[in-house]
Amino acid sequence: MFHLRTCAAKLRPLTASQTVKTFSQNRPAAARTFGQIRSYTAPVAAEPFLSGTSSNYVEEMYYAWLENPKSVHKSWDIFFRNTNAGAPPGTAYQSPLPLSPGSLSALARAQPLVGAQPNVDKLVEDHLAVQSLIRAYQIRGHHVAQLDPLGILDADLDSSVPADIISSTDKLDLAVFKERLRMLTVGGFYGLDESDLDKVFHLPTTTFIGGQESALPLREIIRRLEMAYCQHIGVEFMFINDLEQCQWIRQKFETPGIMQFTNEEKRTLLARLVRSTRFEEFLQRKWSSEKRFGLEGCEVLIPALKTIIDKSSENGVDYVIMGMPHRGRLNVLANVIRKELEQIFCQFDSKLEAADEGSGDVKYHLGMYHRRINRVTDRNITLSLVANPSHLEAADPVVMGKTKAEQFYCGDTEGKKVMSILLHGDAAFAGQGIVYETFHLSDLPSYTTHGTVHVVVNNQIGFTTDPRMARSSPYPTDVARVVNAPIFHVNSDDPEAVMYVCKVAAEWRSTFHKDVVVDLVCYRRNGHNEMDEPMFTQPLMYKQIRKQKPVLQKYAELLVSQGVVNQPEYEEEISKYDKICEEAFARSKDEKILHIKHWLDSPWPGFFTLDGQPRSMSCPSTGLTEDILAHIGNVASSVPVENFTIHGGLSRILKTRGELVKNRTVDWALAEYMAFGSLLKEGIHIRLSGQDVERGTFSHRHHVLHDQNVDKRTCIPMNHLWPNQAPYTVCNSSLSEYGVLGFELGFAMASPNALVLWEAQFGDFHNTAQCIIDQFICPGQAKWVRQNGIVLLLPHGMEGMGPEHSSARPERFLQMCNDDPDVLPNLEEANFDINQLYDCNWVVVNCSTPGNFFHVLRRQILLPFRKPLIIFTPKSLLRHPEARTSFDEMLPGTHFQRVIPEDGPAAHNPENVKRLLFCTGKVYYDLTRERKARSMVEQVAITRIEQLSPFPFDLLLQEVQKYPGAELAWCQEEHKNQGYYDYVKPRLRTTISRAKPVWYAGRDPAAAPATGNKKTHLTELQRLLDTAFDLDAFKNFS
Ligand SMILES: Cc1ncc(C[n+]2csc(CCOP(=O)(O)OP(=O)(O)O)c2C)c(N)n1
Ligand SMILES: [Mg+2]
Repeated sequence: MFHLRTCAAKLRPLTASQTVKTFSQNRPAAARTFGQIRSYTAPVAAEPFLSGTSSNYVEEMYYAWLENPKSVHKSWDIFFRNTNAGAPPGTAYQSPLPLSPGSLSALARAQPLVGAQPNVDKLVEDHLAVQSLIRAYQIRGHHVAQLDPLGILDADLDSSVPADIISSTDKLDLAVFKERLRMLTVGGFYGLDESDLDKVFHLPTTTFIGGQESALPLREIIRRLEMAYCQHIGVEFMFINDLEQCQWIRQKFETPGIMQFTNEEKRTLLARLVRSTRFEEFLQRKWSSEKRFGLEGCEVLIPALKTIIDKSSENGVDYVIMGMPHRGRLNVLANVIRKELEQIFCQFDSKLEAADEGSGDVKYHLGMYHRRINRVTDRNITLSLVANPSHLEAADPVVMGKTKAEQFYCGDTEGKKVMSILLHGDAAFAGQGIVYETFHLSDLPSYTTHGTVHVVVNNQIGFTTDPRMARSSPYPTDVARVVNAPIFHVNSDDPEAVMYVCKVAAEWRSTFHKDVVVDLVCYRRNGHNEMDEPMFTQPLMYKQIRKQKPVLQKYAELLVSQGVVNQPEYEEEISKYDKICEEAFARSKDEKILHIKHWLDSPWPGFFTLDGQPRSMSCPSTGLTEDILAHIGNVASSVPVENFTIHGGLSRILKTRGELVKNRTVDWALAEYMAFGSLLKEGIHIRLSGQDVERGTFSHRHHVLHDQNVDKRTCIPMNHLWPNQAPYTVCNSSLSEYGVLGFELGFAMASPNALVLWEAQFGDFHNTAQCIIDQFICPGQAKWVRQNGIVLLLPHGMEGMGPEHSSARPERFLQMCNDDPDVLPNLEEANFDINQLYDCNWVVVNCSTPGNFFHVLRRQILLPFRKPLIIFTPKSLLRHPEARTSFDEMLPGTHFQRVIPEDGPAAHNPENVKRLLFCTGKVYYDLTRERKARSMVEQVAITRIEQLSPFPFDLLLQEVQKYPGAELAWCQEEHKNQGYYDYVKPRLRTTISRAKPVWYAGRDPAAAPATGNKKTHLTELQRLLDTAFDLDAFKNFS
């Protein structure tokens, strides 16, 4: 063994003059405050008790001591320590003293006998220096690892070597190494110098570089640290504040010889690289002028993903949900998910006809779901790739949410069966804030998926932008550090290193159930897409790329040189795969029709008929029996567990609820309770998520009761309703909208048999989740033929509270509705209302009564299909004494009312009505109050449009026809350029074939949603009410 040889050399005597010379040459004048003259070479032969024969014995003893200091007598232990520390002849030996083994203080006490105290200090000092050095490699070794296959950019954007690492870029080039060491010595960082290199040091328990050995010469320590941390893998993990996890990683990367592959594994790796590389080449040959966002330069991604999946499958995972951007998507579909090649190739055929709705954008956006046998583990595995928009990283929380749901439905509470893999581009991973929001969900009890494996295709460029202009962090992956995820950077031109880190990443996930990042440092051989010229902007990088040998070629040459495969075998592998592609290409010509339904990421077996149609086109009554209403009401107003102390204020709230139930009425909170509680009874899982939803922002909900005396003791009465009810999940989210809404959308994607609701704290906050709304919720079905029944609860209303928190921006949701304002649909059609719902992209409602809110929530599940539901929910109406609904309006046979017609005196003598006011939501209560005050109940009828979209043309036509002599006006509290006016007016005009004008009573246009001045607010309100009830208001316009 090398270290034994060096130690034996040490045992050879040096003269005192030699020793002195060593120091005078190398030591700086005032190196370190605790610096002492040291003697590393012990003149053992000069020891008075040693003879020629006994020195052999001593040498053996010394070897044994190096292996294990406790294996020799304590006196020898002290002797060797002193010797190693440079004690002069005659002073190293001392007769045995009682001292606890390994105790340096005891050892120190023993030293004065021979005057060796300074040497013990040196011993400690040296070991501390070495320990610091080891730690420096563990922390900063990745900065000098050779990660860039092109060798031009440093993966951490910094070409300097950390000052506390004794390293050289040309690792064992002695000249460079010496220079580096000299600089360190001069700088005095460790106080080590060249002569220390052969000195043997005990290794601390925080390193595994020794393997079976507990002490090594410094030179070997450095060599092994460089092997572990400065080759083709850069490990970032020392920020993790869990010792066990750090030790686990150290062991995986430091243990000598741990990165071993069998020949079989190497051949599999080569075969996978062949597929990955030849797939892109095939596409390039056949469709040279088509964009495909090829993987060239990171072909290793395919074997990398397969390794993660193989290893995870081996550890029990049987469902992997993936999200990825454009780069290499087709390759992943073909070679990881294993979609039939002809189905992929036919996407390049411009004559392919669409069999169903959907944008048909298979190549870059559509998802996939595939169940197959994993050939390596021989176990079933289901792979799903979630459809995604162009918006990079937007699918991250969606994938998480879907994963959480799949885990939930199969009872996988620890994430042992279902997991997700997220792929990222380097620029997007660093730049997009949603990455951070998603990471912050990763460890929250109601959001964790128990670890995601992130893989970054770090091609060191984003479209045309150099990473030095695109991020301020050293690596694109630094965002992952916030959740203590280890980050494994790896040079993608070393396929075995890549496979190794992927294996470790999968093991990490299955051991600790936490996120982990694999950063594949690679390059992009072509432009951003195949049509793009990269030399315009990255001339030097691309000159190097032109010279770069493809990784397949490099690895094949390596395996041929190692005798693992021979050239004919390699060529055979290539022609075998090329033939598979050619045959699939021939078959692809037979594909004439594109079935987008074949590209669903989340099929809902059993929910639709076999050809994907709803099982009926009707919706049963959403009412409930009196018993059920009363039972839910009673639980909602009680504490269903023993010895549970609730807050006095809450007792009063529950008491008031109880009284409402006794009076057979509901307020907003009770209506929601009734809807949720009854659906739970029917086996529908309910998940309500958002900021502070458990109590409710407006303190009206109280779904989670807190024991006032016991920390964290809570009770969710909703889970105590029925013996075999579905579970209710209500969870306060992190302070994120984009991430959490995306997550809930993903959760809702997994099954149609769940009511998944996201509540914004105030409706205006939804705009920080705009991307999820614009790219997924609004057009999801149209783009990806995938339905989703997510519900958005958006508190909305002008309460004089200023421009913030007032508007949930109904105008934006309504502007995105797909119904035609100028075309009156066929109102005679059977099931008109349901057909309308089926055809719409989403449903937008603003309920004016708790009862209607109850019905619309239940309808969401009782419909035979799923549509997103946007509900503008009230604030002041939560406690408004008139905003109550009687049980009578919630009994069997009752339904959600799309329109609530006037039912007062005006309705009884419609011919006398001068004006028919249409409105929606809370302003109704202001209007009725004003009408009463002005005694205009005979002249003015007020009709509420509860379902704004799809627009209830049929019911509104009836209303208009009922009041032939009435002027029509739309009244809203929102400013004219906001709210509902622009949506409602043209549709109302279409309803009446433009026979009459539709007047406007409301606030003027404005830039902000509301005034910040209470008095102005009230003045504005009064003005709109004046207009609404001034029967001459529109005279001058006619
Ligand atoms: C949110 C968002 N902003 C901008 C774009 C436009 N865009 C498409 S690809 C790209 C560069 C992506 O770079 P990177 O993440 O490194 O992936 P690569 O193409 O290098 O694989 C940009 C800016 C986008 N798709 N999404
Ligand atoms: Mg990139």
